[in-house]
Amino acid sequence: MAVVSLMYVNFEGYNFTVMINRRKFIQSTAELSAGLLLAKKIFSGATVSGAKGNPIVISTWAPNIKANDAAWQVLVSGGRALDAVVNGVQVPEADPKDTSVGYGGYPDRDGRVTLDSCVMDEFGNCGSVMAIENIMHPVLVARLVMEKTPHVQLVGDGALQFALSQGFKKENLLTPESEKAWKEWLKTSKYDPNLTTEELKRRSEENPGHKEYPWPSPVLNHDTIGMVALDANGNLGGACTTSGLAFKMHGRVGDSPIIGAGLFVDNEIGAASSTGMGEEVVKICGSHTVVEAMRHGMSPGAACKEAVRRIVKKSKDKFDVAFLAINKKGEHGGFSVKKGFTYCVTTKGGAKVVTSKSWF
Ligand code: SD4
Repeated sequence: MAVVSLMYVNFEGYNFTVMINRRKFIQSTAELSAGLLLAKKIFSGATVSGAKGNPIVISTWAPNIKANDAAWQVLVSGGRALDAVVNGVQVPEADPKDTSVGYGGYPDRDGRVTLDSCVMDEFGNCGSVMAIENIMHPVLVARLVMEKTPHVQLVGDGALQFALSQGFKKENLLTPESEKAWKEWLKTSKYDPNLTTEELKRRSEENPGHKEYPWPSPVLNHDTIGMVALDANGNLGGACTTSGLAFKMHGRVGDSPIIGAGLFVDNEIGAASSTGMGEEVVKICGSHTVVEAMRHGMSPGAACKEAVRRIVKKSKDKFDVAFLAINKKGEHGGFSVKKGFTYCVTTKGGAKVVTSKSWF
């Protein structure tokens, strides 16, 4: 009778138990090695064909459908994912009505508009600027940090100095509307970052005309744009840009310009970005966590849920955070802590807004 033994194999974090009979041990070992090699190729993404010829771009929050359109113009003409997302996120950066990004973004508690932005490309190159002031398109500066400096991150005055050296012009980004909202906020100076869109709306409906929770709210923190794309060549790229939380402390930096937190791109696996309470995203290296979950076989939606699960498990307060992701096959997904997170998807089939599932 053949003697059967168990062989334990750990491959990239996965445990396999293999039953073999000793006579076949040598042969089996060879077969197993071949199997593992094949598995390695699959897990590393080397045999994942990608979605060549089927580009896709996704971005946080429904109003950013216009940004998707701008990104799509690049993708549809065969352009690079990085160029597409950089083109796309400039739309809300220049929109004075978008109070969470770029021009018109709500200032910090000292009345200063400070912007955070980053990019990452298919080669794993990245660049970011944090707390930069008076520059309408921080994403362009982030890209130049990546392309023209030996660094990946520049902050505050240094970031501004670099931008000016590259020909950018200083502009006043505080619109009269944002200034008004800030002055209104100064009356109470009450900082409650846990107020989500949903809660504000609910409170205002419960108390019509309530001064502290007016609706539409001047303290909506929910239009940061995180955008990731897969181009026609099957390559990934991403960008994230924001004015951060309204009325934050001066110098506060959230997740958005931090590679691995607000954005992560791994051209073998997928790309992810986040929005919401940046402090919570930073604590779990959110976007990197999403990409790693996809590396271990999860779909984009399940991977976003896994990152949300880690946040929910850790934080006592239920801050709102949302993730979105695409994988190398062009599949997309999103997941949020609270209800109401929407993201925009543009493919050859057209553009649509998806409401993600949520933990609560
Ligand atoms: C931040 N994550 O600065 C950003 C805020 C945000 O929509 O996403 N607003 O923490």
